[in-house]
Amino acid sequence: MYLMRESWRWYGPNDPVSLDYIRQTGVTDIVHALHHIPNGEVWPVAEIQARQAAIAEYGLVWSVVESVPVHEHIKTQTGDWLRYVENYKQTLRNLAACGIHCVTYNFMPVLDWTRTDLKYRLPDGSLCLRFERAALLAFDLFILKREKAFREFSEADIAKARAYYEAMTQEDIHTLTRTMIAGLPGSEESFTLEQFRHELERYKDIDSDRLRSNLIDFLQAVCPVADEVEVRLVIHPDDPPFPILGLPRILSTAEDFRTLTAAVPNWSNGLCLCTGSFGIRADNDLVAMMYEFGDRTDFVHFRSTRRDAEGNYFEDNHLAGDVDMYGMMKALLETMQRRQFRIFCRPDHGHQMCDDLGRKSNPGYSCYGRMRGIAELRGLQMGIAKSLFE
Ligand code: DNO
Repeated sequence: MYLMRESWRWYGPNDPVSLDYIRQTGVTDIVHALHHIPNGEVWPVAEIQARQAAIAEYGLVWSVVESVPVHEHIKTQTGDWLRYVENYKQTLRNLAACGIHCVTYNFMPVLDWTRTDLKYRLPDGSLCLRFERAALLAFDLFILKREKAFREFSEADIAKARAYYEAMTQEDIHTLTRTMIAGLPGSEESFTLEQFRHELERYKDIDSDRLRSNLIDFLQAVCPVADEVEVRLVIHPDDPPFPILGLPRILSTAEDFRTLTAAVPNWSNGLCLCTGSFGIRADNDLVAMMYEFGDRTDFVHFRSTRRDAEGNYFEDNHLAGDVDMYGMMKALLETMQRRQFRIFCRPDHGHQMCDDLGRKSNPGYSCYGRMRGIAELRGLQMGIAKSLFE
């Protein structure tokens, strides 16, 4: 029987959740990146091997990269972008030479993922990540003061954001600003407000069609190499899957991925099916996506969000929230049996809970919450697998 290849994201030697702890969760594989290498530069074989060895000491295997970041110049096709594309190819060759064949990336402009609150308290006392629309608009309109924003939103929205902003203390403003632009784990980049305005400026003439065509150019350049060395490049969806701060989006729906594979049919053009990111949109049918894109999905992020009518959402427990986790797991299991392949899966963001509450942790990436997640998913998997395939 083909079951999930259980993995866990580890940020490296400074991650408060050590490899020693990770092995106690029962996962077998590590999802990791060489975060110290500047975006755009080649990852040398020796450095990859050194990390592999450090991970192997704990009986774990580094088998998925998340992420090899795509340099902003590739996304905007400016400056040295062609050199960065060549470097990207070389990094893929180097990873393959070390036996790593699954590489995650995203094509989100400027910011990787975005939330407005990293410590939202739930009724059970645990903390989760949350996205509140009024907070985003307050940041956009009154802190960042992006001019165009005033033309993009309705008067009612602007009034709501103003009320939100006026109720904020200096400390709230500082915290929200940091949350938005100081870089969440994995995002590699962190900005001041001034730098951030400058980064946004670089996208002023790039709409979603243009960004999509830049992504296609990037894939057309790197996929032949990835095919050759058998590296699956799995794109992570936009998080959140709608435009924010006037920035374009290219991977928010099933149709977006269809367009991408139609333009670049290469085997290496794959998907990281993040149920948390896609799941924010009620019009995304995740289970249908698992079936439709199963052949190209080599990596699944399991997470569930709960949204409200206003466009806010928080990250719920893995088996709660809006995602049909039973349906997803069943679709995953059926896909794996059909492909005779074990898809890499990891519990994405967990709540900060129990002893982690007093501890420093990477937002979303504390230990207990993710451990609760993987434990629940494992149980769900066993129940479905035994009743379907035995
Ligand atoms: C957040 C993550 C993202 C993801 C990248 C992939 O927790 O899902 O940082 O790793 O967007 O490139």
